[in-house]
Amino acid sequence: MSVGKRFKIACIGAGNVGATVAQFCVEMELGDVVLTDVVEGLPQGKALDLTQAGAIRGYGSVVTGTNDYADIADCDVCVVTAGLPRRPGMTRLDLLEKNGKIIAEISQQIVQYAPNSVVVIVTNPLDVMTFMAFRKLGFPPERVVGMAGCLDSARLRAFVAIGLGVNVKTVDAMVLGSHGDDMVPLPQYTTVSGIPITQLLREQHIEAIVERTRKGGGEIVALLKTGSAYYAPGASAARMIQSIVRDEKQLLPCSAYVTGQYDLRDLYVGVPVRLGKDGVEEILELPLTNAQLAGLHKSAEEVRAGIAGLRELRLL
Ligand code: TXD
Repeated sequence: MSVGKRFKIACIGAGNVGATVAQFCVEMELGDVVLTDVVEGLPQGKALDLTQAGAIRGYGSVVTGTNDYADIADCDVCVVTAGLPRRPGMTRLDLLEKNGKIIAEISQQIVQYAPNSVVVIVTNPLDVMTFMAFRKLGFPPERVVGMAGCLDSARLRAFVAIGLGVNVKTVDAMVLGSHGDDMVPLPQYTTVSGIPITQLLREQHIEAIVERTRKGGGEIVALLKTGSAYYAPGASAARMIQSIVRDEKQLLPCSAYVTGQYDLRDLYVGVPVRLGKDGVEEILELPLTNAQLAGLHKSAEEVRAGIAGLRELRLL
């Protein structure tokens, strides 16, 4: 009898998103999970809680919590959710500096302990932090990927399902560009059971849905008052991990290193990719309208400005 490989997944950052990624990973039996954080006791406590939940939920994956990076040794996938959210009074550059330093430090640890892993970055500002990790890790670009498009398209799918009163399982969507106000939703590739929403909804309704998707993160922040979304972000990262560890080759919008696709190069931005066991296997080039292509280039400009900010701070 052949026994399948047991995968090991590191969730670096055991905050709201990190712990939710861990929860979905064990529920889906994607592998054993190591939760890591700088705060003593936090990853250990959450790991114990998740282990006990397994007795009821019926998963057998092992969850451990640690403050010691040596415990991520030989992980197959490292998901990085460590970082600060932008707080009132904090400039974009302040956030770049704080999270940039965190990503640099974590990258060093990953190089030391899990040099063969596929790294999924979740920390904001997403595309810039993914580029930073890519540079600091020195891994081939296909092994460093950012999570944003999966979340943005999940939001778009949810709003289409609500708008049409259909089951969200029948809705597919594609959102490209950078994570934030400059994301580029693609209505012509957003479908309900294969039918583009352009055939099902009036233009004004589509525009309203697209606008709500664009502001999807902010809507939740305003409702929660403290903190930001974590269920859908956690589910989105887990979906990417699923495609990697099971080599499912799902076609997902992810932040990937472009080398000329869409006439963009040497940066990370949201594009459709085929995600498998070695990470980004291919970036697909879809026909876009001129406005969508311009939107993608505007996104890229934003990312470039962030990268320039990191250079200004001498973090790159
Ligand atoms: O679509 C997306 N990419 C995103 C991104 C969707 C949701 C959240 N997004 C970003 O993820 C968010 O803007 C933050 O930058 C991260 C994490 O969000 P989360 O909501 O989980 O933040 P928390 O709950 O504050 O958790 C962050 C944890 C916290 O426990 C810190 O102690 C820890 O990060 N932290 C560290 N862990 C390890 N190593 C270092 N250096 C470190 N610094 C902080």
